[in-house]
Amino acid sequence: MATAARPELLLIGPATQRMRDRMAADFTIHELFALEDADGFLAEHGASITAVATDGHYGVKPDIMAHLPNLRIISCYGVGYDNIDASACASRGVMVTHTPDVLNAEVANTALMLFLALSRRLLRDDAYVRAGRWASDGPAPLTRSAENRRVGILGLGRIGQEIARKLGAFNATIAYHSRRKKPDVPYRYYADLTEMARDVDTLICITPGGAATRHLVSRAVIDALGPDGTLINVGRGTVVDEAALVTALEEGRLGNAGLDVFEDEPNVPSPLMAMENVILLPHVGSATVETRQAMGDLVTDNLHRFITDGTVISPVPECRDLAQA
Ligand code: NAP
Ligand code: 8YV
Repeated sequence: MATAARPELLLIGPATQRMRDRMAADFTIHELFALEDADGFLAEHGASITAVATDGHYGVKPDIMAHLPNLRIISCYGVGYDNIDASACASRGVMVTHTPDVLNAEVANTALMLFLALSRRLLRDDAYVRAGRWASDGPAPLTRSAENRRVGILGLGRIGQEIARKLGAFNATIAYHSRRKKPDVPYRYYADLTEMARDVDTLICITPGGAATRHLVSRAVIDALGPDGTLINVGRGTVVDEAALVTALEEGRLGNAGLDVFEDEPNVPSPLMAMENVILLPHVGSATVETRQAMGDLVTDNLHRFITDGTVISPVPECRDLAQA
């Protein structure tokens, strides 16, 4: 009896061993970045690929999509999918899934970690001790309390609401800006982001990336936050006008910044490297063993369900109709 051919999956970007093992149970895996001649492979074998596993950083670029005429599903290892054209996929009948909710707490913790570390000058004081300055110069200068702060959240979605909830432990007064006012939240809504920035001392960005949010945090927003203000970005680098941010920090028009994401990752503007009032992270908002396992399991569960019965667990909004079809 002839055995059915195994479906073929293109793996773009990183995957843990557990993800690879789980995907290998269902698919023949072709790892794009391990291929000697990726262009040649896509030209010759692209039509045999029915599934892609990728992440929010690499996504699936249009030139790769063009080589995958029989693609049926893209499973994204991340909640943000700004490098996947999900609307184009939906109209081609290609399902796109992502990993919402399982990373909310971790990314919120990263925002809180930046908030606390900037307020209490964690890195400066650690360096103070290591340099022997405690013994030579005496007590370190005072810092600012993380209690009772006015915090504005740009993007009060799944992660933004978790950040707001956790900030409750520090008696923060929360405001938020998004396109629409949320019906059931106890926080003040600002339809105007600049106005909110003027009224808070800390602005936390946690919106998706892409054209609609590009440079929402403009020079005007940064100036409204002001010389005592703190900007924390755990959303996407493109949401902040990075050149305007660097200039504002250099000129003392903004107080502090905590950045997990950048416009051109992994490249970080060099002036930021020398600034003591800035904390830089290499896009690690969700990067713990526990959370990456939960995200990886969701990536592979979506793929497994799709090839088993055609359903998925977590389609992106653009593909929800496909999921019900
Ligand atoms: P979500 O639940 O979809 O929330 C997104 C929020 O952003 C919503 O409140 C939405 O409200 C608002 N928003 C969307 N477009 C906007 C616009 N043009 N102007 C103003 N507000 C806008 O998403 P989530 O699960 O919280 O994730 C948010 C993002 O965080 C992801 O897309 C990803 O880019 C980023 N992220 C980063 C990391 C990291 O490692 N640093 C990890 C996970 C996620 P409205 O629709 O009402 O505007
Ligand atoms: C991942 C993220 O680091 O979920 C997201 O949107 O930015 C992060 O959790 C990213 O998807 C790369 O794997």
